[in-house]
Amino acid sequence: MPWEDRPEGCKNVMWRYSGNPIIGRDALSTSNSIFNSAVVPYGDGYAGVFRCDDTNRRMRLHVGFSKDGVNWDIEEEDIKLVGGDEEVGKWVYGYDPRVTWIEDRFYVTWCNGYHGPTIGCAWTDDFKTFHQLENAFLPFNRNGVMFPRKINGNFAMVSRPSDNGHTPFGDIFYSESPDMKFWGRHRHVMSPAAFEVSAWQCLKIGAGPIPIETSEGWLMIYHGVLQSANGYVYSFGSALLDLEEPWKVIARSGPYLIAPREIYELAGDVPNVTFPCAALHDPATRRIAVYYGCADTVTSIAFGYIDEIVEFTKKTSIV
Ligand code: BMA
Repeated sequence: MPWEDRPEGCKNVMWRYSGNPIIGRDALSTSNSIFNSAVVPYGDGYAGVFRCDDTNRRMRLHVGFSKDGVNWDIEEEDIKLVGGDEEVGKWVYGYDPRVTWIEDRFYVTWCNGYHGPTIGCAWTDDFKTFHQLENAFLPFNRNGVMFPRKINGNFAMVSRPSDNGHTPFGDIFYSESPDMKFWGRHRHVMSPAAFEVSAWQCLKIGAGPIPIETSEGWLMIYHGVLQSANGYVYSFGSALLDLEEPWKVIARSGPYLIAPREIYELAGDVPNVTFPCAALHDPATRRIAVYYGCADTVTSIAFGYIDEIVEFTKKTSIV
């Protein structure tokens, strides 16, 4: 997986790749921006589902492949989902995908246009054909992120009920499904933090990459939003959730892991956004590479060690 050692003198828990951004806005002939995208190990390399907004500013999903996780070939043609129910399968828009392997196939979730944003679901085993499933929830909802294994015998997902616009609120909820069709057992996970406790996450929060199972609980990296004089600022931090009852929060970082400060995070179509949607990790070395969208324009990577992030989450916890 992609990796670069912590720079000399750097004391931060996570650090940025020196070659950021790894995917520019013009990687496709028709792209305005490529960001908020998901990658997984696949074959002898990696595959991904990328959010590509075109120059009509239509939000589309595209497949990409990479040998090293850094240099990506993204297909010019957008994903055409198959097999969806007639009512749900009509493409409106799709953005902010997440991908995970569960048991025998890859599942993709994304923010799917259906009378407003909700959580679309599909599966694939070859990154060629994507079989559309039912939307998980009613609109309006965003940031649907599945767990990488069944919990209590069911598929499990966190999501963030929202409104139809640039939602000025948002809590993370947990839901289960026996069949990827009917979702229930909804549980509240966490709310934005109090402004005076942890301001970067005081307006709304939403899950990012697929949670990583550790001996201390599910490591969930999530974004949080601060409403500044200049608009929303998107940073990300970490939480630990109970392994069998993931709506129970064990710890949650007060400080952020990454917040906008590099020029490619500060300037773009939407300034001041770092928005993680995927992470690669290596169980042997405990390394993690988080893929995050920058300023709604380009895609970058940040590195860290799982155990250090777990320690940081516990040490700085605000719960
Ligand atoms: C959110 C989503 C993200 C986006 C962010 C900042 O509501 O639409 O796709 O990165 O806003 O614009």
